Amino acid sequence: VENKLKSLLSKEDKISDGLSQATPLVGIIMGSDSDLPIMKEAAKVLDIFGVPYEVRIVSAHRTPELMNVYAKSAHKRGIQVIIAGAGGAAHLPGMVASETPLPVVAVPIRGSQLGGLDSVLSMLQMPRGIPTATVGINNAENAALLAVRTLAILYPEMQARMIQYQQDMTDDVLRKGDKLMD
Ligand code: RP5
Repeated sequence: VENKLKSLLSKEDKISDGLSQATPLVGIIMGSDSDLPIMKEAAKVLDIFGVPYEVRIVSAHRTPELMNVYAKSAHKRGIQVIIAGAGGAAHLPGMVASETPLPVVAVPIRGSQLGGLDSVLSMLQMPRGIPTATVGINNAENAALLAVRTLAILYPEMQARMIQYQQDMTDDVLRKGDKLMD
């Protein structure tokens, strides 16, 4: 992740935009600390884009009351996007989406038994009226990029960074293509 985004944002930019020190705009939540190795990829992307965030363990099954409080209050605290990762019977993003007006990006975590298909289907098959934006299995990086694109509607500097990120990816692929012919 760092390599792909390294030209994106200098330290000075991060400080001068005033966002890095501010109230968290993104809530990264996950059902268990065992999800952290995957979910920290989202945090790395937000760090590089200069988006303030918080990270919490919130389980739909083990801490249902905490989940309710978190989901109901996040928007009142200034959170604008929630990224929720869970594995197995992955109810967390859907349950949170039912109690928050915020966009919820769901990250299916690959469990040991069914390879993450259980998680991804439970996130995709939400009933009408309660959407989650579901990314690929274990793809917390894409969840963060989607959060940045959502914030970019309000923050022009985020949009500029996203445009630069996309240009860097294109340049990278073209460079690799050129090298094939050497
Ligand atoms: C889910 O159950 C978590 O999101 C995790 O992916 C899975 C297994 O949790 P642990 O048993 O590792 O705590 O709630």
